[in-house]
Amino acid sequence: MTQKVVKTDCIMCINSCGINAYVEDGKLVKVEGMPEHTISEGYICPRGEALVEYVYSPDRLLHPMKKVNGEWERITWDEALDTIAAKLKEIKEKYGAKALAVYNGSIGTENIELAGFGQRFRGAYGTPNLLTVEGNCFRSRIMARQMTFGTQYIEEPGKSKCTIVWGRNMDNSGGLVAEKIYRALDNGTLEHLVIVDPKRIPMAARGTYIQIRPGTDTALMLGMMNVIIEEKLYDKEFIDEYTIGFDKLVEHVKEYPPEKVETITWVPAEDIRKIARIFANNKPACNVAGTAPIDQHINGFQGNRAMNLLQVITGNLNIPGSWITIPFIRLGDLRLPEVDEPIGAEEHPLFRRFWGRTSPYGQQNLFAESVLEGKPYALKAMIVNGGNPALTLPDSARIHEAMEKLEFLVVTDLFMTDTAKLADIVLPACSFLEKSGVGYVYGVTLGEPYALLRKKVVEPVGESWPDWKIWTELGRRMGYDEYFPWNSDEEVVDFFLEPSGVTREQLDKEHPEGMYYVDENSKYLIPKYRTPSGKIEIYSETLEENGYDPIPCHIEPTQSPVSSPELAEKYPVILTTGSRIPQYTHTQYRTLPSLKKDAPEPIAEVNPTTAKKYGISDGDMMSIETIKGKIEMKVHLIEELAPNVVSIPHGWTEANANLLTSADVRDPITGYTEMKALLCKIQKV
Ligand SMILES: Nc1nc2c(c(=O)[nH]1)N[C@H]1C(S)=C(S)[C@@H](COP(=O)(O)OP(=O)(O)OC[C@H]3O[C@@H](n4cnc5c(=O)[nH]c(N)nc54)[C@H](O)[C@@H]3O)O[C@H]1N2
Ligand SMILES: Nc1nc2c(c(=O)[nH]1)N[C@H]1C(S)=C(S)[C@@H](COP(=O)(O)OP(=O)(O)OC[C@H]3O[C@@H](n4cnc5c(=O)[nH]c(N)nc54)[C@H](O)[C@@H]3O)O[C@H]1N2
Ligand code: SF4
Ligand SMILES: [Mo]
Repeated sequence: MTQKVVKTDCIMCINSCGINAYVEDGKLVKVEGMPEHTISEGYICPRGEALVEYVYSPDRLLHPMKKVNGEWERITWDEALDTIAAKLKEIKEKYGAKALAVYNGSIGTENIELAGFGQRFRGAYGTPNLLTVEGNCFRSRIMARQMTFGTQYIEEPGKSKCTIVWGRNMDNSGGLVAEKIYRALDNGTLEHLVIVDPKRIPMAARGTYIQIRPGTDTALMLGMMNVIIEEKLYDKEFIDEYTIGFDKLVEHVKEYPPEKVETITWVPAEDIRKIARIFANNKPACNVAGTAPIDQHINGFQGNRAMNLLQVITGNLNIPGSWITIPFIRLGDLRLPEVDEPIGAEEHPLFRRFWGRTSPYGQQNLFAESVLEGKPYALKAMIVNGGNPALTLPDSARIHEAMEKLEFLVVTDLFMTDTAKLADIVLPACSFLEKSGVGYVYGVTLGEPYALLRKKVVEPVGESWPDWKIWTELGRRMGYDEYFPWNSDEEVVDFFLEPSGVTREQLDKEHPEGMYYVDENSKYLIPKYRTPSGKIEIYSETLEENGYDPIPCHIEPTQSPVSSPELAEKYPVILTTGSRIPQYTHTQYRTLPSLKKDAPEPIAEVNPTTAKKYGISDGDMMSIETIKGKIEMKVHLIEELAPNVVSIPHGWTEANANLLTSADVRDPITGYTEMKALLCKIQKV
C-alpha cells in the first residue's frame, strides 16, 4: 500500500483553511486540519471533515450529458463541446455577443481559476455579461469601502480590545473567525465584545447583547456616532490628518439622538450610549459585519458606509486589531478588454463604474427582467459556472421561468443541482482536490497576505475535468486558441503566479504549508487613499453628484410595519432569510451522510411568544407566506430570537426561501435585493 499526506487547503468556503489530505493507493481516505498553516492553525469544520464523502459521493456527475426530450443522455466531451460551440456561434450570429451571460456562483467567484477563466471566455466571445453572486454578496461592502477610502480594508478582530459583531453568527458561518475571537476573549486581549443581532446568538453569551430590529443597523450606527460626537469621544488628530467632511457629519448625526434611534431600532437609548462609549474608549476597536445582514437591504450600501465612518472617526485604522489593509497578491490577469455594457449598468450605474474604475460585473438581479421582458435587451443563453442560481437568486419562480425561456443553458458542476436540471447540457467539473491551483487567504473577515499551492491530491473522478480545461477546450472549439494556450494544471498555476513574486517550486518544496508573500506587517501601514480628494471621504461628493445621500441616512426596509403599515396588517411578522447552517454552504452538500445526519431538514426559528399568538408549537410544520409566495418548514421555538421575527435558512429545494423574496425592489446604488427584512404571515399547517 502506498500512503502519502498532501498539504493543501480547503475551499468548501472562502476561509481556505490549511488541510492535510491522506491518500492511500491513489484514494483520498481522510482529511484533517493542518497545524502548520499560519492562519488556520489546524482548524477544520464539519464540511472540511466531510471531504472524502464529497469527492466520492455517489451523486457526482461523471460524464457530460445532454437533455433529449426531457431525459438525460450520456454524451462524450467531444460531442458536448462541439454542440455548445455550434450553439454559441449561432446565438452570437442571431442576437449579437451580449445575448450570452456567463454566471459565476459563490465558488465561481471566490476561486481565481473559475472566476478568471469565466471572464476570459466572456471576453473572447465579446459579451459584457458576467453575472455573479457579487450582485448580492460582498461587493456592496467592497464598493462602500472603495467609495470611502479608495482602497480595501479588512477587519482584524483577533487582536482587538473591543469588537462589535453586526449580524454574523460566525459559530455557524465562519468558525475560524469565531475561534480567533474566543481565543482573544480567553487570553484577555478582547475586553469588550458586543453582539448586534435580532437573535441572541451563542457568541452573545461572552459579551454585551443588543437585540435589533432587522434592517435598522444604519440607524443604530448613526445613533452611536451621535453619542461619540456629542461626548467628544472621536479621534480629532486622525480626523484632521486623513479625512474630509467631518463637519458635515457632525451636523448630520444631530438628527439621530439615541431616544429617536430607540424607536427605530428597538434598542434602548441607554444601550446605544453604552456601546458607543465602549467602542470609542477601547482602542483598538473593530466592527465585524455579517456580509448578508448588512448588505441585503434597500439601504445596504449606506449601512456599509456608516460602519466605515464609525471606524474612521475613532481612528481605528491600520493598527493591530482594528481595520487593516492587506496587499493583494498580484496574480496573472485573464481579463480581456470589454465592449458594451452589461445588464444593470443603466439602473445601477455605480455598481458598474465610478472614478473611471469599471467593475467586471453586470447585476444578476436583472437577469429575469432581461430574459422575460427584453430589458434593456434579451439574454438568450447562459453558462453557469460554480453556482446554483435557480435556488439562490431572489424570486425563484421568475428565475425558473427565465431559465426555461433561455434558448440555451449550460451548467458546469459536480452535482445535478436545481440549476443543472434546467440545463440543455451539463458538464462534470472535478473538485479542487482533483487539480492544482493557487490558494490565498483573502476571506470576508480573515485576510492575510498568505498564499499556498493548492495541490492535486487525487485523479479526477469519472470523466470530470478541471474548470480551466472546460473553458480552454470550449474556447479552442470557438476558434479562440490564441486566448487559451494552457495544457496542464502546472501551466495554469505558473501563469497565475507569474506576477506574484512567488514561484510554484517555492510553494511546493519550501513552503507546502503556505507562506506570506509580502511582509505580514505591511497591513499596518496607512495606505494611499485613492479617492478624488486623496483623503478618507466621510462626505462623498461622488454619491451626491449621482443623486444619493453623501452621508448615510436610515431608510426603512420597503416592507416594514413603519414603511408599509397596510401590508403589515396582512403580513404582520418580520422575516429574515439566509441564516447559515454549519454543515452546508448555501445549497451544497445536502446529500453527504455525515452532514445530513446533523442537519436533516430546513428549520424556521420563531420566538415562543410569537408562535403562541398564531397557535404554533415547537416541531409543528408552519407555512411562511410573503407577497411573492409560500413555503413550509418545521418550527423550532427559541427564546433567543426577537419577538415577531421569523428566521429561515436558504438553499433548500424542498423549502426554497427565494420563493419568498423579490428582485423588484433593489438598493439603488448596488442593485442588491432585500433578503433580511421582509414581511410575512405564518400559519400552522
Ligand atoms: N456554514 C456556512 N458558512 C458560510 C456560508 C454558508 O452558506 N454556510 N456562506 C458564506 C457566505 S457566501 C456569506 S455571504 C456569509 C454570510 O454570513 P452572514 O451573513 O454573517 O450570516 P450568518 O452568520 O448566518 O449570520 C446572520 C445573522 O444575522 C442576523 N440578522 C438577520 N438580519 C439582520 C439585520 O438586519 N441586522 C443584524 N444586525 N443582524 C441580522 C441573524 O439573526 C443571524 O444571526 O457566510 C459565509 N459562510
Ligand atoms: N434568500 C436568500 N438567498 C440567498 C442568500 C440569503 O442570505 N438569503 N445569500 C446569498 C449569498 S450571500 C450568496 S454568496 C449566494 C450563493 O449562491 P450560489 O453560489 O449560487 O450557491 P452555492 O450553493 O454555493 O453554489 C455553488 C455551486 O458550485 C458547485 N461547485 C463547487 N465546486 C465547484 C467547482 O470546482 N467547479 C464547478 N464548476 N462547480 C463547483 C457546487 O456544487 C454548487 O452547486 O446565495 C445568495 N442567496
Ligand atoms: S471553514 Fe470549513 S469549509 Fe471553510 S475552508 Fe475551513 S474547513 Fe473548509
Ligand atoms: Mo455570500
